[in-house]
Amino acid sequence: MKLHFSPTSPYVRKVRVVAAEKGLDRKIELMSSSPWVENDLPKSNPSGRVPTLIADDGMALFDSRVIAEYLDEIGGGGKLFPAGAARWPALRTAALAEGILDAGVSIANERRKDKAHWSDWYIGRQKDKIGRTLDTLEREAGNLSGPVDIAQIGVGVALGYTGFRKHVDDWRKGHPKLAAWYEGFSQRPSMTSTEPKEPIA
Ligand SMILES: N[C@@H](CCC(=O)N[C@@H](CS)C(=O)NCC(=O)O)C(=O)O
Repeated sequence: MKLHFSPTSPYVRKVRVVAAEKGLDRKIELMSSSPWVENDLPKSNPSGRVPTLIADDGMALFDSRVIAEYLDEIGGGGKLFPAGAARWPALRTAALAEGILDAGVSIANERRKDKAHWSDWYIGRQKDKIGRTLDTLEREAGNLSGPVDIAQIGVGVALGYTGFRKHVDDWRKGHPKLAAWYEGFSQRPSMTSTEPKEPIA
């Protein structure tokens, strides 16, 4: 398999964490494909976004949620997407985490414009979304226990991203349960091996 990736994308990191948890990371060739320069990426994914996975049969898969479920299906070990009644709370928490990524990436994209065109109103709205979602995850931190799943991976990546980009002053402040949980989760090899080394978009 091949993964169109950018080392700076939190959606890519989510997929890479899933691959590592499923023992598939060595079966995926990383292809550097910045979505911000001209390249072949739109031939595989018309939205021109990373991550885009090219499966062994040539099928191009996107977005990160679909790729994550695909890898969960074909990889080894326990299921990251729970079945039955446990599926919906897990997907709900994963969607909360995704909201943090979407808001953070929206801020990063706004800041791609000339500074004179930045909208403080728009950036403020995105920061409010991140703050409210952190508060919700703190209230629901009890859902992050048990075997690793897509909810935990989503939240781990979202907290890593928020801390790295500093979209809010200090996400740990006011979120002690999340902070304590992240302390342990961020030490998983899947997380340490995918830690971003430069500002991420
Ligand atoms: N919902 C998509 C979002 C992917 C996404 O927005 N990726 C960003 C990089 S962080 C990108 O490729 N942006 C380029 C663009 O939007 O043109 C997913 O989960 O994969």
